[in-house]
Amino acid sequence: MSQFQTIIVEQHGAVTLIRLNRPDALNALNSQVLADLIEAFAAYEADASQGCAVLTGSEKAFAAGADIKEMSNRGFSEMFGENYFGGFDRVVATRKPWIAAVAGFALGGGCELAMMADFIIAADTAKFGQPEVKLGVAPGMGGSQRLTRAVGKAKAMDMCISGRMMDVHEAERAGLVSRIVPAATLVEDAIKAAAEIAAYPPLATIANKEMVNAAFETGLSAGLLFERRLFNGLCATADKREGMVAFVEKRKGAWSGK
Ligand code: CO8
Repeated sequence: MSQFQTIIVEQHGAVTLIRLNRPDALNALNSQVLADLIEAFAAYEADASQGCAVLTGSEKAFAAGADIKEMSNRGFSEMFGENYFGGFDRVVATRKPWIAAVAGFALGGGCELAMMADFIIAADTAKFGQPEVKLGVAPGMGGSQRLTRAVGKAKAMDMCISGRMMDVHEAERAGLVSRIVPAATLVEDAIKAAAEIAAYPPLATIANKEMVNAAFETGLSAGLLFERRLFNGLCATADKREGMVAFVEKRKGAWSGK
């Protein structure tokens, strides 16, 4: 079903699998990749048969960063004028859940793209880094902010100003990665995890996402109030009634998505 130049999109039941596909450039992210991702995530969001997405790369690289060759001749006016890569905000705005499945290098923009996901499942070969300092720049797709929120100042600062990579075990201990799986079964394991998520009531999933994300944007009491009100709101859904009745009747819920 894929009509894209730089990604391959497949549906596995209720799971949309999006694979970055620029093997000659270790999946470096350029304007075409961004355009393709925006379109693929919009299609996923609009397709009611799809309940969770997985974004992955290759065995060697999730993505080795933004495309240095594309950026090398762009100065301030071009970057600022085009709002270069500002379109990733549209990927982040996806309301439905998605997981990054990372093997190999997730560097610079690659690490930042993985951090845009709801969570990261990583292969034992995964390596994360923000090496932009070595190019005379700095993170530009959220690395200084999302990495710091994920792993705290000490590790985020270390990664950004030393440019060193974290292996998957350090990344998991630090809170960047939620699960580590063998490289050989990464995509299969991620699809399995996504299928479980896709099988839950979709409005509840979106509400859970909004609540957790709100923790990064608000103070505690505002966040707690937001959580309680969203909980109250979910009580108006048919799937809440079905979920609780099904529990009491000791059967599986049959979700309407309403
Ligand atoms: N951009 C373009 N091409 C790349 C990139 C990249 N980021 N990474 C690798 N490639 C290309 C190489 O040029 C090479 O192509 P060719 O064969 O034509 O020379 C091919 O991929 C294979 O790469 P290597 O031969 O280097 O493979 P190695 O296994 O020897 O090394 C590494 C793998 C260590 C991953 C190495 O390729 C590397 O260091 N890559 C660059 C990593 C990096 O610096 N990433 C950060 C980029 S900057 C960034 O991401 C900023 C994001 C924010 C932008 C926001 C704008 C507002």
